[in-house]
Amino acid sequence: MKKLSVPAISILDQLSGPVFNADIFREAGVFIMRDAIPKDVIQQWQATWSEFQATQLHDSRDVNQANPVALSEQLPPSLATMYRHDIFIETMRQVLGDHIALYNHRFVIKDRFSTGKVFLHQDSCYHVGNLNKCSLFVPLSNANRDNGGLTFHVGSHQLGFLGDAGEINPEKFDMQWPTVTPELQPGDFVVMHSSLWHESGPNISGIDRILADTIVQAADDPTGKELLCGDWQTNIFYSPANYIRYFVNSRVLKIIKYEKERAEALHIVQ
Ligand SMILES: O=C(O)CCC(=O)C(=O)O
Ligand SMILES: [Fe+2]
Repeated sequence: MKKLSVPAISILDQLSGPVFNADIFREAGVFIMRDAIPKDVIQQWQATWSEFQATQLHDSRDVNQANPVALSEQLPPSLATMYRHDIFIETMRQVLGDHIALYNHRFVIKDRFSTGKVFLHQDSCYHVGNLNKCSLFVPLSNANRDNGGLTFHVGSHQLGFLGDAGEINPEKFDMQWPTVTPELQPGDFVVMHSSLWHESGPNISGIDRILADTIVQAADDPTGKELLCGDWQTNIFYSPANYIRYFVNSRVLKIIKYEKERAEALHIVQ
């Protein structure tokens, strides 16, 4: 039986443009802003990235085994704070309201040290605090299907948090979501709800795919790192860093324990 596509395929024609559409974003969970970052700003970020890559990431880099695309190295100041630009804040006001905070800012890159695919997942299951968070993906290179650009399952955020963390099996759902793999150019950026399913293929063109990934949220979330506009709407704060420390026992702690026991058992046998 053919599965019902929710939302209708026709939404794909409305997912991108120079002006943010909050109604489409609410239904789709993703919107692609075209040519929205001033040329001089994006060129300065690109130049800083090129210099940083040439001097610090050329021979090797500290590849995170749990997520090889997530850059571990400390960013230069202008790239570490690029999320403060007005265009991001003005766009996100239309989703999150007048009081907005930063949750996290990092780069996700596909260079020669991390060419592989990223399996279909949602980010909410890896987050701490409230679930109403959004990623801003900001390309400093072209990003497309050939160099491991992101594919989004449009509307899938409507299902919320799926109850576990890992690779999603879309076959197991009664409905299906239209997918889109936008061609991105420097100057564009993507807004994605953190519960939206997304994935990316391998980089087969060999052209580096460089994306900043900034996660923002309403300023009433106690995990906010920095206020971006308005006022804090909470008096309590805690850090999402190293969150397993908040548990006496948990799924992640059990995995760590079993992995350790397995390694010790293998060591004894050898
Ligand atoms: O860089 C990519 O292609 C995807 C990264 C991602 O979705 C993640 O780290 O959560
Ligand atoms: Fe993700």
